[in-house]
Amino acid sequence: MTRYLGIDASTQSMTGMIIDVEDSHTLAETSINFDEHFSQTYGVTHGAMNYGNGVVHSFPLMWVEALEMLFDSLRRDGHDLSTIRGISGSGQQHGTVYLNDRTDILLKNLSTNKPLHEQLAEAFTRPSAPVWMDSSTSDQCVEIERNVGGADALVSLTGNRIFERFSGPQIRKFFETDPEAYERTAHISLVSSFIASILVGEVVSVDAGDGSGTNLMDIRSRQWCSAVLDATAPGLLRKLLPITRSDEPAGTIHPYFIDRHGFSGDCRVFPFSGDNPCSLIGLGLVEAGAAALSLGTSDTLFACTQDAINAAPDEACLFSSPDDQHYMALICYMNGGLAREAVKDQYQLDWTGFTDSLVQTPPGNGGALMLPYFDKEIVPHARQGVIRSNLDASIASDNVRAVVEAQALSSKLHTQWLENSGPLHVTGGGSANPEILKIFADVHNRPVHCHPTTNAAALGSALKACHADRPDRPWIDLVTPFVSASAVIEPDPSTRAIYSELLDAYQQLEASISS
Ligand code: XUL
Repeated sequence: MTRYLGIDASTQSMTGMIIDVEDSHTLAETSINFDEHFSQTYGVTHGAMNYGNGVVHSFPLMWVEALEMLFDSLRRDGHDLSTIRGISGSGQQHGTVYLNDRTDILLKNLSTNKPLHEQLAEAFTRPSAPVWMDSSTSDQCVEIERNVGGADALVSLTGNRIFERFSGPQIRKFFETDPEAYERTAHISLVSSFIASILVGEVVSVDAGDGSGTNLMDIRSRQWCSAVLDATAPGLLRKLLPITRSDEPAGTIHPYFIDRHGFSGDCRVFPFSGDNPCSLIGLGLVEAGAAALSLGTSDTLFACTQDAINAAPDEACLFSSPDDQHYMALICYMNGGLAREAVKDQYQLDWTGFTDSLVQTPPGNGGALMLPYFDKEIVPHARQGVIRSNLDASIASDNVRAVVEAQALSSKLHTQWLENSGPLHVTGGGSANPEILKIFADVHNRPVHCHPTTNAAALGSALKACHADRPDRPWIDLVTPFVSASAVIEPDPSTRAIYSELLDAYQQLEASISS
């Protein structure tokens, strides 16, 4: 058997991808969209529930239901799950799942007589999970940084300054606001390790790629960092799962999935990681220097790095690569896919109309600019509120170009630390749109490499399962046949001067609101 399954539990959907490494072929790629299936039952919009004041949660039981739907859908499409040799996966980063001391028993005793989500309903000390869009922990960020001895001290330990979405401040907030439920929490899992735990039928470890997104991990030793744990919440080490190597099997698949979905009893589950770390692998960034752009719910720009050095800690994050050898530097925008969608909806366009607007408007938009803060922004740290400069709010097409140009300009401005000038590999739903990519290519003045899939996190997960199963195979040999560019968008030299001038104007506009 040479088939591997990658599962990506991302913000808005759960995707499964089956690859065959013998002939480097993708056999299946299927997604379950959360809003489509669960907006009634869980009340989610864009996969999450916005409670106001920066509080954004999602629902672990919804992910459980989606996982089961994903397997049903793969089988309905004729895929024989008994041929899968190994599974790995990815989850939206930073989200935390709070489990009680009965969870291990519930997982172990899963029975095929009842759907999974009904059997796991009693497993939680908190029915919802704060996710990366939650920005309600500013106080906790200040407290943790102070407890550790300041921002520099924290960066030297974990590689990161603290951001509201990171698991550490989210855990501290739970401890402060509901100490009794915190006390009852036996395990704090990440989204990634939670899905892996269900498949194995016991609460399993996290990997260093996702562990680093907690801001509780010593970035060099790739183990929990006691100084930061102590600064965050009492008794935390007991509640966190151990950090494991990516190639250490989490276990074999639980009999529930053999009986209910037809998996083989030999199918092994390997540690899951974060969606961005898995995209690093799925885009082939297994050597230092290469850079990528993910246009998803969040937009992220990241690069594979050799050393555990965060060159711009005020804005950038540093995570461990799931290859357990490299690191990844990353910036994350809150106003990515949802900001593009907000403009589309505001002007009552569909995606074709959105794209037409990009075609009809000139590069540089005649100097019109937007700061697209439909929601509080992470990079730069800015409050909610859309700002227009020389931009007529009544002209749909100009506003469409303005939102995409703003995203491209900002990602250029805030990644001066990017050392190479090679191609930008792209993934995420937005990367299916060549007109959006053209703007990124021109603004960054780099070729953009499109990949055969926009689900690099799921592909990276499947590749990770294969590598863990056959660790002797070098990463580069494994990933290369899957990641060759399906199209290359070259920057247009005639736009260079326009975007260089616009970048200065954008920088000034950004600076004017932060002062
Ligand atoms: C990265 C981040 C998001 C989530 C959701 O730090 O917060 O990209 O991983 O995709």
